Amino acid sequence: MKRFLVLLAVWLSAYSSALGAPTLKDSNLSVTEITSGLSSPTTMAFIGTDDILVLQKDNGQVRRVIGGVLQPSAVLDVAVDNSSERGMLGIAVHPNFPTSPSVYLYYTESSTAGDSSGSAAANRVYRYTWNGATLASPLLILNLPVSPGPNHDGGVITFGPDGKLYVVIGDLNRDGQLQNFPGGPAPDDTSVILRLNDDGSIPSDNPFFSQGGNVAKYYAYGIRNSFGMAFDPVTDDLWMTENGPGSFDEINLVEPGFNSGWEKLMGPDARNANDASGLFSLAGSQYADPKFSWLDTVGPTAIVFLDSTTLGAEYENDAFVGDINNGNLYRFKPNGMRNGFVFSGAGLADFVADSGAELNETIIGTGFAGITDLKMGPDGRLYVVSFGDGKIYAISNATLPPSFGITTLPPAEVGVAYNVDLNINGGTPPFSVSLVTGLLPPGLNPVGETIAGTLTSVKGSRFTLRVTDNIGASLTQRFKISAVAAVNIGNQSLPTGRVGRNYNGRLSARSGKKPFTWSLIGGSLLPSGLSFDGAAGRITGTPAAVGDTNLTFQVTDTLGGVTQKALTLSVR
Ligand SMILES: [Ca+2]
Ligand SMILES: [Ca+2]
Ligand SMILES: [Ca+2]
Repeated sequence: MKRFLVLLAVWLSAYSSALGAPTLKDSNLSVTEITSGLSSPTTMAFIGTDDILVLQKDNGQVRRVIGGVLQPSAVLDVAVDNSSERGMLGIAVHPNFPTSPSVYLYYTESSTAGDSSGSAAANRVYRYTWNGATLASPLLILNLPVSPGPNHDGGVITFGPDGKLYVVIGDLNRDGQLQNFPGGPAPDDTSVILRLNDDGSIPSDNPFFSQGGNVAKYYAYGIRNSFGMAFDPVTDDLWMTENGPGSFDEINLVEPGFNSGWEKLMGPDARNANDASGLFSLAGSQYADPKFSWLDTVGPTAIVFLDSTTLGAEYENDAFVGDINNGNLYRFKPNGMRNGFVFSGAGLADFVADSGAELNETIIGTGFAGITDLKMGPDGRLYVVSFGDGKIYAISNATLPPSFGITTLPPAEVGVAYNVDLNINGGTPPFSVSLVTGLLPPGLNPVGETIAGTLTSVKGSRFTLRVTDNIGASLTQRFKISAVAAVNIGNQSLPTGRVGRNYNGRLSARSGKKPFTWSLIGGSLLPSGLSFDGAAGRITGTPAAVGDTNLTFQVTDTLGGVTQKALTLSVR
């Protein structure tokens, strides 16, 4: 089944895409081309429904795909070194995006002004700010080595359910303690998964934090190279793929302090002449065998757990893995404890694919021309980045009717823009949404796959919507939207202060929806001696001088309602 030359699991940067279309074994599943025309795409991230950022390895560009349309200009173009596996490699969107509009990128920065090959400065992680159109204001949060390489740069970055940023880098062909040579050079930020706070600082609950130095940053080590990390949505455990040399690629469950065994062990301990006794053992570390291995390397890349029933209930929360060498899509069903996989063939009882027949059980799709990323979209579909085709595909289940991905809608506030995605999944896109019975609250309407508009009066409602897909399959669902009057400031006046006496003024919001945040606007300043707590809406302190001060307060509620009021604070 080797349709491509296997080159020790390196990126195949020059292969033809004359491979035929992607094909799935399950005839209920279908592949849709989302976009084409990408140049050596490595990875992608959703910043909204049908709004994708995708990275191009060799020219250091971040491109944007809106509604399947590749936008003509890049949202970022930096100078990368693209020799071998170097380049624009990793993206992670802040877990509180867009409230926290941070987007993180991992790339091999060139030491020259333009893109280069063989003139790398470093592998680096930068935090950018998404301004709605471009990535701006880069802040360097992690500087990693790059030599000798040029391969095994890792590059995948992802946020965990713990809000921490996980970053993987391979061995860069070094032979030190982190590659399990106990007498070798000290830990040097290679062959590791790093775990960081969102500002790049080191979390105090890291497994080796108390040992200080470089190891304080590490979550795992002994990793040859990896192009895939994902968290199990059921257990919150970290999983990763690892690339073997001439034999044994791996899928690993990464517990805190995990040592994957490279360069002494690759694949299960039982298949190696070495054993785990000779490894470099940091206090708090543990070696564990892979949960699955390929004897003949396939170049596994992305891993993702599908936290959705969009492909059918039988695929929910299964692990999917792609490869770069063959363009295969693999599916793995977790066991009951979700600490390994279950297989039907006796040959996989050892969790090693030794033959074509054993391999075949794990393959669900072929013809993807070198997969570099897999992500679950906001619509619950499985998205595939094809390096060789320069395309993004989505996998759907055409036999399932479309459905609404949400059951409750948030309240609407008079005068505040409302825009809620109905998160439609299943079926065959594109979808249309229509009103079946009832009325939406005044000012709100179905718009595309959202409810949008601005509420004009305090009138909630119940109504039924129908979603219809491209082949006429449909589903109806009842919804309710409650209405909230516009937020206003209840104070008619502020209490009068006395010089030298404790002051305690409290602002009160009426209507709107908690929590409220307060601010002083228009450049107004409190009388000296007083301070303002915007979260609590309180003015406290001890006034120092007699006088009247005109102040303008603003309150914002959780639905986005905003209002201001001018009040006078008198001190006698
Ligand atoms: Ca560039
Ligand atoms: Ca291993
Ligand atoms: Ca086997």
